[in-house]
Amino acid sequence: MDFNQYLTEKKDLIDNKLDSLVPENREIPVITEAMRYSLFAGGKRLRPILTLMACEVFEGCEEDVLPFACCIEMIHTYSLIHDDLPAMDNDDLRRGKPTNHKVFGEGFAVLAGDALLNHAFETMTAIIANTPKPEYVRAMELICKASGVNGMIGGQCIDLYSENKSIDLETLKRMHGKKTGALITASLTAGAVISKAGQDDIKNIMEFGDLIGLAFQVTDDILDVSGSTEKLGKTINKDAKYHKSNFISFYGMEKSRQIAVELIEEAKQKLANYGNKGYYLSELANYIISRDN
Ligand code: GRG
Repeated sequence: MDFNQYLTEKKDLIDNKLDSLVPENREIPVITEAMRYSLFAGGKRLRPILTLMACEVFEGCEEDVLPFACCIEMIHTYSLIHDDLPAMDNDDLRRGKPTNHKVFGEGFAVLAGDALLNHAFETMTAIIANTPKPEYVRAMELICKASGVNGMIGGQCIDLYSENKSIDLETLKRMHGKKTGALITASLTAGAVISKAGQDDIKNIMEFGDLIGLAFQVTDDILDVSGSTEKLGKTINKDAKYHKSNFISFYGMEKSRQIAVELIEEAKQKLANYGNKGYYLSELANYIISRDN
């Protein structure tokens, strides 16, 4: 199957599952309306697709992995809603639509983000309570850690206190590793763990995740300068506006593009042992640096 067709198929699978996992609430409709507004606003579904891809590489059961993949997307969407709030990045546009707080107000946007995070944990614990497999517990642990103080939230903290300050390259990489990279790596690792991959393979896929996570962020910095709001569905030139350091301010545009390419080449070498099973993952690695949204 052609790669774009593959992406569309997986995206549909994820969207349908998310639709059933996050149904409308008749008692308090506003909260699920706000949750579903951002959840179905048109994200690329990169993280849950990575989870499904790891499952394919390690020949796991897609049905087992899919709900965990959807929980990761719920957590990612919560982080975007909160990141857009006036107290954080104060943005009006996300996924090509007005941000959650612009539509529902700040209070409901805070709650919609909280509710998505909570719903992800509720969904994973319900699965574990029903089928107490150790690999499910391990996958949930990985997802929680990647979202928490040592992962995404920690990265966001570094981001917040770095505003209007110049930071060194190490701090920039640490911030991105936590804020963006941790959940990308956990998406792959959770899929591998549930698919009962061996320790060496898990380590290998984590290294692959760290490399593509960094390449994703370098590309995000490139697109922040050279992309278009129309295609990206979000405001551009934000780093300059908030006087934030990024890869372009350290390396310039050309060198940053080169770094992204090198990271992806190094990542793809990690797939060498998996033959055809790693084909779509390798294509996804290419897509991460060639995307325009
Ligand atoms: C508020 C706890 C908390 C964390 C926010 C992820 C994040 C941390 C902020 C998002 C800000 C941002 C633009 C980060 C750069 C990388 C990134 C996460 C981009 C958005 O991810 P995509 O491109 O988005 O996968 P879609 O909409 O396709 O899902």
